[in-house]
Amino acid sequence: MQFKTKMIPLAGAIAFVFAGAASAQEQVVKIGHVGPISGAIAHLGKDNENGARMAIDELNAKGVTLGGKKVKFELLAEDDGADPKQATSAAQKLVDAHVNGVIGHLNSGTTIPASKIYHDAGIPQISPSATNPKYTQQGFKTAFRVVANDGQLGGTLGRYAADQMKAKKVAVIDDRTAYGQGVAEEFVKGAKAKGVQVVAQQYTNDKATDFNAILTAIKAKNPDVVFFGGMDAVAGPMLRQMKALGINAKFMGGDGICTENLVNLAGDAIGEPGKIVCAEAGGVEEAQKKSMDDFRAAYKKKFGIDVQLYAPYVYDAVMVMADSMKKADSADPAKYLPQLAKANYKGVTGTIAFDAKGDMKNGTLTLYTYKGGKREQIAVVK
Ligand code: ABU
Repeated sequence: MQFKTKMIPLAGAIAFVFAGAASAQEQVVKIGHVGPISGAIAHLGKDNENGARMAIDELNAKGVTLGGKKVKFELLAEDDGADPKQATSAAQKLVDAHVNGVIGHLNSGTTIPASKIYHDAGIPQISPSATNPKYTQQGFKTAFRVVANDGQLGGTLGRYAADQMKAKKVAVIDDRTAYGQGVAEEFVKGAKAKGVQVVAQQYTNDKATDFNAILTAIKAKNPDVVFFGGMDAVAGPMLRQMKALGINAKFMGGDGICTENLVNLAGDAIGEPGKIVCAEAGGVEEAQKKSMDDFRAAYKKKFGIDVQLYAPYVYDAVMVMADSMKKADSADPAKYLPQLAKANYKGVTGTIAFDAKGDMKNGTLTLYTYKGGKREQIAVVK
């Protein structure tokens, strides 16, 4: 009896020592995420953040070991409000917190200025949604994106307007952001190369709500298509005001308008199928559709809402970063960055591999219209 009472605390002490040893063998890997969690496109920022959270939770549930130590991934989520100044403050905060890598930002206008801060700190950055070509043209070895760029997006939509929509005259509006201006310029190039006439070019901003003056000027030119370079939060009210003014032109835009939420923002101005054509800067062909559909179902189960736009790309961005750490057996940015640069990772959005600038190799686009209150796929194009 005496023997047993002595043994119980001893066993407890041994268990305690083992538990302590296990936690000493654990390391925290910090992944920063930045997007607009406040402001007009907070729904898109939250969608991106959810994609990151989903990947982090899965990695922790599965268990990852680096350099012989069990890893606990931590998500450090920051809000940049889609504002370039707020974005650089958020970037500096993440650098000061010694993050191992960054996923973000969402907008080109925030991703580009923040990229210098990450580059100077040697921290790998993957944007899941910034499409302006300048992001990867700065010579930063730390900058990557997992979507196509505005050259592909705008150019493809310009050619589509001519070849498939048979547009002869187009009007173009952009919101003067890095993304809106860039994608509109590429649309104009693509359309003009096909002989389409640009009958009006008008400008707004990413916080505007009244478009009557520019739409009235456009109405006088009677275009077949109005192209908008900007985001869904502006496109929705713009579509409502086009309808109120009796403008019957079709409406096109890039990935910024191509969200599930456009239906809510535009109301009945969403129109018949084919009235709106937009493109997501990525997408999967039939053989890989199941993995994307499975992701969307798992996302809905976890968060109780549908994917808006780029959550699957954010998920893949975290996963390709973690995969590069596994290949390097280290979360040290200097050690895993070379693995990231030569990634060949099969994700839910397709195979992720980067060219010398950090752009996606073989980027795809998915063209959509809206039918019955939902986005409906038209085609996947390379
Ligand atoms: N690509 C559309 C939304 C993000 C951006 O500003 O590029």
